Amino acid sequence: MAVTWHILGAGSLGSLWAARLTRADLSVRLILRDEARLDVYQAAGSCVTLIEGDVAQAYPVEAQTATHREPVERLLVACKAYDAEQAVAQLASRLTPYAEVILLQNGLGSQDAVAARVPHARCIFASSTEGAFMESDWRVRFAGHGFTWLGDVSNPAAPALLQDIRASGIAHEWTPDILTRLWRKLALNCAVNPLTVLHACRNGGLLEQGCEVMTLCAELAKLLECCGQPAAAQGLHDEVLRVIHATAANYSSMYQDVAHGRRTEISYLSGYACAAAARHHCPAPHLQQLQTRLTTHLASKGLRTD
Ligand code: NAD
Ligand code: KPL
Repeated sequence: MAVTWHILGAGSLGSLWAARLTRADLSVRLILRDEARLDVYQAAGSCVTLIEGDVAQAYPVEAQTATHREPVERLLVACKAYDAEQAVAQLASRLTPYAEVILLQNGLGSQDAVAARVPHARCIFASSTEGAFMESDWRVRFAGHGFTWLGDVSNPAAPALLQDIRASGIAHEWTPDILTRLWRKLALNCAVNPLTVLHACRNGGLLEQGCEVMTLCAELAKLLECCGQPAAAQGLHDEVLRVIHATAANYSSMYQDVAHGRRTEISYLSGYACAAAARHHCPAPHLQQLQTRLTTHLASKGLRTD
């Protein structure tokens, strides 16, 4: 029998997944923040609109809040890293004994925090290079096709939910090395995102900061080795340069968060890397200095530094 997908967070990725799962005739429920948001959603027609190029298609998706009583067997957590633990905690009592929880958060730290809150659930970590943003409430633009890796650090067996993901046309792969993927992406984000904020530039602008990027990559590669992630360290600098070239015209996600006055995921990116460096007694002076410059910059803009 088909398992219902509950999607926690109707932002960019949550809406993108909700639309594609619904398009594949799967049963989907959005979990919204509170009754007020639910009222707004229902008044707008209870639909999520997916926009690709100049085509917009609305998909009817049922919604509810965390206080609903329906059991949750399959949960996609699509909140920001800093909201994930609390958001999942609100649902813990609804999770069935063999529930599966997919964590889409960028960076590291939030996944372990969530897993500790729901020890009986199977937590599947994901790392995605897809790009989406909300054009307005309940209208998501699929801005960049990408790939999503999924894996379970404590159980290499592929779960049945992959069939639904395949049926939904979501490019993905099950991997036994999800931690390597997450660490690699974290290092990439640490080398690019803070510098784009501090130099107020597009990713391509970092081509003029070659020395700083190279020094950071060398430190990050050492850190990955200290943290038992040598595979994630391989060729890091080359990949960072490749990504900078390939996304030269783009603004990084952290740049965009700061530009829009939104809280960043700094604690789960460079903050997490600095804490790991301290824990492993791995010298990372440039990374620490970058973190100090970044938190000072965020504070000067009135933004949270955690
Ligand atoms: P988003 O801010 O667009 O969406 C998050 C949603 O979660 C918001 O609508 C928010 O209201 C909701 N939310 C927060 N707490 C909640 C709660 N307790 N109950 C219900 N809803 C709650 O964020 P996003 O861009 O979709 O990013 C989600 C995660 O995916 C982040 O960690 C991000 O770094 C990662 N990611 C995003 C993209 C992208 O292109 N957007 C790509 C790769 C990875
Ligand atoms: O993932 C990214 C982001 O902007 O968050 C890239 C494009 C790789 C830059 O770090």
